[in-house]
Amino acid sequence: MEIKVVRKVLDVNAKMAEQNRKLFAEKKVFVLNVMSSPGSGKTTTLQKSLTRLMPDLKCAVIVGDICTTNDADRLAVSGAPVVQINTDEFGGDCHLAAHVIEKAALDLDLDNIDLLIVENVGNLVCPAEFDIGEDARTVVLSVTEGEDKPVKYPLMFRECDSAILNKIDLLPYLDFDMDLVRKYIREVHPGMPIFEISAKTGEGFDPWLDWLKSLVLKKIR
Ligand SMILES: Nc1nc2c(ncn2[C@@H]2O[C@H](COP(=O)(O)OP(=O)(O)O)[C@@H](O)[C@H]2O)c(=O)[nH]1
Ligand SMILES: [Mg+2]
Repeated sequence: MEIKVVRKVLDVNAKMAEQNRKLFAEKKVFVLNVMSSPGSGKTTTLQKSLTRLMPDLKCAVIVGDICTTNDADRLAVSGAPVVQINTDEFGGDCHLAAHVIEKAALDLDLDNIDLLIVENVGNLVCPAEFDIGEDARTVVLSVTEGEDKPVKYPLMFRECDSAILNKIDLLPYLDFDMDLVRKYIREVHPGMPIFEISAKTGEGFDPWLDWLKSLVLKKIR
């Protein structure tokens, strides 16, 4: 019984996601869905990424949190239009669903956007199950979270198109094994691009931004 209800929610979401995908195709907007557990550095990574991307690409952000507009305030400093969603208005959902994205997108001038970045609610489980009509998905894992997260939360790593390993500036202070985490990621998603960065220092951003930019340009040209 419960399984049927969950299936129905996901079916309804999939239909809505398809509508979003059509709208984003029509408007030539590339949508990136960024997911991770809370605190791994999504907002910090996006702040730095936006500063680097904005001269060449027209960017906008939809950011989801259960409460507060803290992240929207941080991201708006870049000059990009930002829409904050607080999911406590939608029952405190632990993810962004397609209908929520549609509503937020109505607040944006899609004709003037090349890249729409969605910072999803901090959670390594639920967001992976909800298609929002995006073109690509990236998971951020920080080196303070333990090497085994890709094998503990395989759906997230399987569903994403790239992985960012963040906070590498902290490696000298930790026992985190980079070879092991790379092995675990490749076990659940062979060939997945992995970008090793420090959102704090800016180290490692070039390959990550090159990967993203080339995908965006393919769609919007
Ligand atoms: N040392 C270090 N701290 C970071 C880095 N990236 C983010 N942080 C810190 O980690 C905390 C959570 O970052 P935030 O971007 O808010 O994570 P989010 O919850 O995934 O959006 C903040 O205190 C950041 O300053 C990094 O590369 N290195
Ligand atoms: Mg955040």
